[in-house]
Amino acid sequence: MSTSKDFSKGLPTQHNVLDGSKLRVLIVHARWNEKIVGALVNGAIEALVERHQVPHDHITIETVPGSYELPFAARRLLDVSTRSGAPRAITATQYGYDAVITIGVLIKGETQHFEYISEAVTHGLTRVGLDTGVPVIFGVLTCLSDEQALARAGLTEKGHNHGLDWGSAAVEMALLGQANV
Ligand code: DLZ
Repeated sequence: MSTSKDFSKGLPTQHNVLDGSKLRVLIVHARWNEKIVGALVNGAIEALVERHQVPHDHITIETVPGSYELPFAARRLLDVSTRSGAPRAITATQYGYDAVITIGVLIKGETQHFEYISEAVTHGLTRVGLDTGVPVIFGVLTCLSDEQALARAGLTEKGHNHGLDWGSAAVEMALLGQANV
C-alpha cells in the first residue's frame, strides 16, 4: 500500500476562496500565437472574475508584439500607472496595479531563437517583480510543439487552461501579507 499523498497536477482549488474584489490587475499579452494566447487570456480573466470576484473594470488588458517585449511592457505600464493617476491599488506600492499577469506562447523552432527569448523573458519578468514589489505572474508557455501549447491552453480534449491558474496565482500573490486576508 502506498503511503504517498496524491498531489494533483496544477494549482489546487482551495485558492478559489480568495477575495479579489478590491484588486486591480494588469494583463499584458503577446500577439504571437494569437489563438493560444487568446484562450490563456480568457482563462486568466475567468479566474479573476468568477473565482475571485475581481470587477471587470479593475482589469486592464494591454498587448505587445511578442513575448520578448513582455518584461519591458510590464515595467513601463507599471511606471505610467502611477504617473497617469490610475486608481490606486490596495497594496502598499506606488503603482496602480496589485498584480501583473504576463502571457505569451513560445514554440520551439529550428534555430536558437526560442532559447534566447525564453531565458531573457524569464529573467526579465522576475526582475520586474522584485524591482517593483508588484507580483508578476509568469504566464509564458515554453513549448516544444504546437500540440503542447494547445493542451496547456485547454484547447485539446484532455488539456487544461493554465490561464485559470495564473489568474488565481495573481490574486494569491497580490493578497500576500495583507492584514485583511
Ligand atoms: C521572433 C519570435 C519567434 C521566432 N517566435 C516567437 C514565439 O514563438 N512567440 C512569441 O511570443 N514571440 C516570438 N517571436 C517574437 C519575439 O518575441 C519579439 O517580438 C521579436 O523578436 C521582436 O523583439
